[in-house]
Amino acid sequence: MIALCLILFSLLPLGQLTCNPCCSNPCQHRGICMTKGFDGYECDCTRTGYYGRNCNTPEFFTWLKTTLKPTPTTVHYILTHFRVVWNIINHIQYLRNAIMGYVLMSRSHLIESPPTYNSKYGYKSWEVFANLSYYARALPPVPPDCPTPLGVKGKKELPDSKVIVERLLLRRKFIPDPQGTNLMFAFFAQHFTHQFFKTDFHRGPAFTNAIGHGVDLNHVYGVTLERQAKLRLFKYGKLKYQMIRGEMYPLTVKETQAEMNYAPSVPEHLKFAVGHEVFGLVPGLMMYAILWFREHNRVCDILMREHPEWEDEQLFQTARLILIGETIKIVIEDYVQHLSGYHFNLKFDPEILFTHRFQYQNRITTEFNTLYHWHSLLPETFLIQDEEYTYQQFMFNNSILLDHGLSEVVRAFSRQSAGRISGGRNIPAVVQHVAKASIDHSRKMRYQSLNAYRKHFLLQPFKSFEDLTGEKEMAAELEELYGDIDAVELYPGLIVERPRPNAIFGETIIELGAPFSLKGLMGNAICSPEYWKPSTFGGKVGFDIVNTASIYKLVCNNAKGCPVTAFHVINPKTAATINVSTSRAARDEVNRAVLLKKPYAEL
Ligand code: ACD
Repeated sequence: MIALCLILFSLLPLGQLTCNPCCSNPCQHRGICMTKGFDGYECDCTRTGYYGRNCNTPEFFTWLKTTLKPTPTTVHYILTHFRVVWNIINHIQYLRNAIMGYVLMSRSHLIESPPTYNSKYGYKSWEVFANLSYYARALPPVPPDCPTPLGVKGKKELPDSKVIVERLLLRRKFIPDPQGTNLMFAFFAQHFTHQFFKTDFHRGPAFTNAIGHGVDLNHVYGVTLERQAKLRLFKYGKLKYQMIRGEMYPLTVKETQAEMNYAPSVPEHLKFAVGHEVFGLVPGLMMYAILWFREHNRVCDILMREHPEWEDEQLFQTARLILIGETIKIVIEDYVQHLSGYHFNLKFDPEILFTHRFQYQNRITTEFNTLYHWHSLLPETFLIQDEEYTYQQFMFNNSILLDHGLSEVVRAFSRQSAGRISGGRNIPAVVQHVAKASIDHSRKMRYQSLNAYRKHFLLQPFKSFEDLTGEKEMAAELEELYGDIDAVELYPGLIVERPRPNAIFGETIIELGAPFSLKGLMGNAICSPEYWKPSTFGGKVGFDIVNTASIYKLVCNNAKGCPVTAFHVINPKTAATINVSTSRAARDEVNRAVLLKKPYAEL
């Protein structure tokens, strides 16, 4: 390795002859590389289960475990097949809890907690731990003094990011997601993730404005106390509101003085002010902002009935905790459940972890942010009732919500298919600049390669370009651009990866995304033994709201007429069986069937 480093460096001009031996990632199995002198290194294999100069030799139990452990592909196959068996397991609570406990622990063990690196520090430092305005890093940056941008592999210069986007990522023809993901999912993803991916672009892509590093609902309540105060009514715990045609809406920017990023052409009365400044960008974001805003005020009404003795502050704070709980419940049991395609029913029950060693803290990483660039979900146009909206007509257009009514918008988004994420060439032209920026930012932050990340998350590195894409054409393009499979960058790699059969994702997004997600969700303070009890949520009534939350209920309780919804495409025939006079019980029944993905003929 050192020889390779020296050969490479011998091609450089004099004065650049230093060689950092950690550039080639010599330490295996999550061992930590430390330079020693100017041309030596040492691998710290502590608690990796391996030993030897490069942490290559397994201890006996490590060898046994890795020999017996099924591959992620096998586990995924088992979880997505044998429906009958899973239906039985799902009903045996002891087994379901044990499996869920295993899923949570095996995933979150892969996340360093407390965090170890950020984009400035590739070694442990107090600054990494204490400075919350940095996103953390799963892997340290490539050292600055390496022969190539990714260490020692690949070309000296990376391919033009614009060329990568145009040749491999840009949509030719809309590819619908075969798992049936709909636009209710796409906008939920965009709305929900904006609370913890809130990059501080004034300081650069390595920094965040969301120092809560998780699900704190700053996108509903504002990221600062100052903004929160502008949005609060300071009566009954509620957020400020107005009634329009009998429905509740937030006040406007003018009325609250809470800044929003609206286009100047948007009329004042449509500039609704909500927690996150960018949620006026598309009606899908504003739809969710309004649903959660109504949910907050609805929960306050319930709490007020339970606690007429409480003042505004306690009502507000308790409602916020309830909404945080609802969010985590919906994300695990509806959102991740849908994405996973598992027949095993995931469960949000913090008690499952009380018998395990688990740290209730989280730090958002830049790599999680990069991985979550799911712009391929977006369609070409938006179909609402009989109208077809182009992006130009859709953006900054809150009047869509008032003209069609929020419920009709829910119905439309429930029916329209979102695009597939992995498999390449499905990012709409209108957001191609975001994909390019994602590559450029990863370079600025000196990301390691796709294969380095795969190894860190216990996956086998890809052996060839065809191994990555599962086909020949994009593989050839990639080879021409990168030259070496070990030099493929993280983001393009994730997006061009061969999807699993009939799935939205390839293996890598799941195996990297699931640990970040589950650690982030369960590491929330409300999941800790101190918080997870009825009194935190105002008693049994509030605790029940958390424990029975679903995307269907969020919409049903807050949109006129209780439109049927889910995170996958709903057959219009099914939706048409429901109307305003359908009883709540009948609606619930149909919706349960929808969620179980029963064949439409049976509905
Ligand atoms: C498992 C469960 C199934 C995992 C399936 C998909 C995960 C892939 C990507 C991430 C998906 C969703 C992210 C959801 C929530 C993020 C929460 C972050 C909180 C800070 O097999 O383990």
